[in-house]
Amino acid sequence: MDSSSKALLKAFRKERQGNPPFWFMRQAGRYLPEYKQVRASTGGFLDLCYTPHKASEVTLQPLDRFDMSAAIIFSDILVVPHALGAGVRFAEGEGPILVPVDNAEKLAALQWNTHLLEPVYEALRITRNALPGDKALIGFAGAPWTLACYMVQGKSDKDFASVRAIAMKDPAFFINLLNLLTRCVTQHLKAQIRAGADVVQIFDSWSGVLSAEEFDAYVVQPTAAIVASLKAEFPHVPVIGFPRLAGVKYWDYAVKTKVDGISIDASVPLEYAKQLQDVCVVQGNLDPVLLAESKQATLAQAKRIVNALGDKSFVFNLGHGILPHTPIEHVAALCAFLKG
Ligand code: 1CP
Repeated sequence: MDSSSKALLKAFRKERQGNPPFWFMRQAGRYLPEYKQVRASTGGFLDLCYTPHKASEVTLQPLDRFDMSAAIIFSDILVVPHALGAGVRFAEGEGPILVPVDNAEKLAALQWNTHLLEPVYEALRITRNALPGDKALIGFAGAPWTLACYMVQGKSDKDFASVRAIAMKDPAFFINLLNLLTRCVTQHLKAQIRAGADVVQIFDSWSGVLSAEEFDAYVVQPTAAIVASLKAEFPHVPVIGFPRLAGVKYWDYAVKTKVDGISIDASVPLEYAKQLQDVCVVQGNLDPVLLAESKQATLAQAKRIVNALGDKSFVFNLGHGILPHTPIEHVAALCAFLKG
């Protein structure tokens, strides 16, 4: 089957379809027992990301169960800082920990080792070959701002105010870091497309903590540069942006970055989302907390979303990743509804 039969790609070609294509952020993960089994048989989380046949296996698990329209390669946004030598590790139950890169000297010491990312591309090639012809394969990367948050802070945070403070005190350092990340993310996405990704998504999970001016400089400009470079080489590969919690700035983001699709979080009103559909494909936005808590309320809200957005180019997704305690039965019921 050629790419024309993939429901996700049809949405980007603005072809009308009966039911919307769908996939879920973090569709591979701890809510699935088969994921936990593979995870338990593998050393660390990064070992799972860098073992191609295992990464490919967990990528395909949710499709075997729920028949989503697309697989997203199992990896993490922090593989890019890892390949830069930022000392990424995942402490059990604690989330990511990195060696902070918070000044020009530490920035100058980074070295981009692309060979460390070869297993990610191999996992994409294996998955491409195993995937049914009507399913799309999604590659992804973290956006420069979100990656810079983790690199400068060295761990997660509630609002990354100290990263913003460092950017204010030493703008030259911070812009150089963003520029480096822009180059590395672009390369990483291009390599994923060459390895078989049909679509790529750029995750800017922390874009919601910025002022309007910072948002333009740290989110919009680097993302626009990435999109322009991808489009020059791969004009037909759709790029989805996810500037999470961007609020009224979603519009500017869509217009100025020239992404093909915009993934919206659950705080975005459906009326506003409809307006975004004049600019690009909209993806979203069921609340993952709702999905975890109530099957009935999930189905009612999914209906509202599809009724509001389904008659224009639309991809059903969540507003953020599936939570680990989500009952499988809720996900199954949602998928059954979406398949009609
Ligand atoms: O074994 C485990 O359960 C570890 C948890 C886990 C998983 C399943 C991490 C650690 N990463 C992943 C996979 C992952 N991460 C995917 C896989 C593909 C899929 O969607 O199925 C994707 C797309 C990501 C992207 C990612 N990683 C983001 C962007 C999306 C988001 O959630 O906002 C971010 C911010 C990360 C960093 C990260 N990696 C892992 C964790 C727990 C975190 C978040 C840390 C924090 O709270 O700040």
